[in-house]
Amino acid sequence: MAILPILTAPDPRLKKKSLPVETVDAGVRQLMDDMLETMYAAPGIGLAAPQVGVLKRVIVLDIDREDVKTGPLFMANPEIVEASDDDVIYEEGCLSVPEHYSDVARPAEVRVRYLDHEGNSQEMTCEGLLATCVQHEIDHLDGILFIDHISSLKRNMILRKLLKARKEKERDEAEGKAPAKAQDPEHAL
Ligand code: GNR
Ligand code: NI
Repeated sequence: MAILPILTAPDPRLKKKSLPVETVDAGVRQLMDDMLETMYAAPGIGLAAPQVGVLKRVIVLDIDREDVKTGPLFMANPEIVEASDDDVIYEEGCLSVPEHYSDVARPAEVRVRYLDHEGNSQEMTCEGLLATCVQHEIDHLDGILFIDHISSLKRNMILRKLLKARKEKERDEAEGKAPAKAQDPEHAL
């Protein structure tokens, strides 16, 4: 297993459409395992392959909150086959959009078809935070970030700040300074 570097916006790879896997072979299983380790280390509750620079339709999730406990979930070629008419709003964050959060409305319940870690076809009904998260991850496979669901004014402000933060980090690293990274416990993912 390995912890992989996570790409942050703006990065052209995060805007690309990922390709389906043909089968869940040893390589795809290795990717799933590395992604799970990377997600736990971040920490996050979901991760999509394009976030680690691999343009394959693979996602991993593990939601552990008071209301929902899923254990690790591995999904290749996930597809939403049914969505509820009613939406819910969650304040979303993303490991590829660090330190920014916005309310996003999405269907409250979705049925997802996917290939699991063994390559078996599965279907699962997701609700609550899991429904939001699985839709957020599938969006990544289509080059869509949660900031694409908010106003362009707010999105451009966030992208501008991310670019500025990256430039400052690069400059500090060039000058040999230690990284000054503040953690916001209120929004720890
Ligand atoms: O860790 C994460 N938390 C989260 C919270 C609300 C809605 C979506 C997410 S997914 C995010 C990890 C991530 O960026 N996955 O792509
Ligand atoms: Ni994300």
